Amino acid sequence: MKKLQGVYEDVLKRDANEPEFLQAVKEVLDSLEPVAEKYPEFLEAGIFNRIVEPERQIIFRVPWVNDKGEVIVNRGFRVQFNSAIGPYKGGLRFHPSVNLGIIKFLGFEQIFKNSLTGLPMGGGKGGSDFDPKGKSDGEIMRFCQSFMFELARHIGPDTDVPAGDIGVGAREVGYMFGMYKKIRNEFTGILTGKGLTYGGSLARTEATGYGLCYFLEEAMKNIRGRSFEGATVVISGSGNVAIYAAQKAMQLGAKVVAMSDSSGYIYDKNGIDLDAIKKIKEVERKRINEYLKYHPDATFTTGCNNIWTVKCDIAMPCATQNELDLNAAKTLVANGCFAVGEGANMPTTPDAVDYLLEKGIVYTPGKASNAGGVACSGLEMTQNSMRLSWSFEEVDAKLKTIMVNIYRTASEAAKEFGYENNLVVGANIAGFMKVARAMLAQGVTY
Ligand code: NDP
Ligand code: 2IT
Repeated sequence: MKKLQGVYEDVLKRDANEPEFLQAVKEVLDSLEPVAEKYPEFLEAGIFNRIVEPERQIIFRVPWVNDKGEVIVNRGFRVQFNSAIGPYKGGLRFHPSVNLGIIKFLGFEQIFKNSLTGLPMGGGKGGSDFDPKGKSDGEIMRFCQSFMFELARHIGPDTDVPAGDIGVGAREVGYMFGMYKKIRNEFTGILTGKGLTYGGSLARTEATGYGLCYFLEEAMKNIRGRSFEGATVVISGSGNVAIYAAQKAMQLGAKVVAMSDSSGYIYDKNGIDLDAIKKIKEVERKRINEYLKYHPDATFTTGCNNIWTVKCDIAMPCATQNELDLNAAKTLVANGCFAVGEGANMPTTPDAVDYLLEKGIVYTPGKASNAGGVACSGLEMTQNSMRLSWSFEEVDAKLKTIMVNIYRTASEAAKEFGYENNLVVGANIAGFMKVARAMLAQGVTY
């Protein structure tokens, strides 16, 4: 009988209608079985039961007025999951699919990810079912202001520091920061991912994608003696994470041949022109098939999940959860892919993860390999507290050190518990240990 089976069954009963949260919890608890065996004090102190229940979940009404003068009501969330090792920290997602279960899965993952960075940050996540697509700039601003009007009551530089995620970038962070400052009449590092003119950190825009490549490069070198040099790469998504993963992969000598958005994917056998992607996605906020206007010899295929049929050496899912399933994993492996590095959170389904590990593919779980974003956010908080800013090179060097350290920590934990090269088990255990020890030291707090 597994020691943590009862913990999972309780979550299953309570949160039966939150499939993504259950998926994330099951993976972590499965990894932690040997820890429960080795450290009975964690079970005795109820650490496992406590860690799967958020400290606080806030759900609120977000009313705003659209350009036609109509009143629209969205739902806002902030899940403050765990503050054992630092203030709650994690992004805000604006996407129509957002619900409590999605925010809980992301907040839960964030606990372990933030712990792995080695920086003092607890886990949290928030967002709204607001759909930014097709909205005017004025509508985005009014929505962000209304969202922050409520969120401001619950956050603070030493309490909870949100940032971006899907649908939330520098523009949204700017509008939210402005509203917070107006409400509180104070200028503090209340959000990360801020613009460079008002407290943002250099390299935060690039950090998640760059960090993913630093992590994957280290994993490929150690596990398979391979690298990005000369490799063909496929990257899903064309947002913040995907674009800068592509940029770093290219700098490291790879050729990126396919990228996607929710409408479909483009394939360019000559290698993706990233300037064109940036113009379409970051400036014009248009659909990815516009790429064909710049490169008529490229192809566009409807249906984003088919991107995994494109032959590649390295795949980097950087769009959303459960976007790479067992069929996709089988196709990738059959086509000779030897590494899958996750930029998104939980993009690979559990059966696909098992398959990739079974086939000896270098597989890096998001909570380790996409930790560069939040790590750089941690560095932004540090710079804000010190009231100074570091150069791009300084932040990038720190980011690289952090990513290599996360690889080593996760890899050593995996080895210690008899799961060599299984970074899922390694990242979950290494991330958990620090939080569990802090919770144990702080007693059963009410
Ligand atoms: P963006 O909003 O910048 O980009 C998201 C990209 O993914 C877009 O190309 C979008 O296409 C696509 N996408 C979103 N939802 C879906 C969907 N349901 N199906 C198919 N494609 C989809 O977000 P980010 O790049 O910031 O985030 C991407 C992933 O990385 C997320 O899983 C996020 O949680 C994770 N992450 C982000 C970090 C960050 O610092 N930003 C840090 C760590 C992880 P479309 O435009 O058509 O919607
Ligand atoms: O999933 C993530 O780690 C993020 N969206 C970044 C969070 C942050 O606080 O920078």
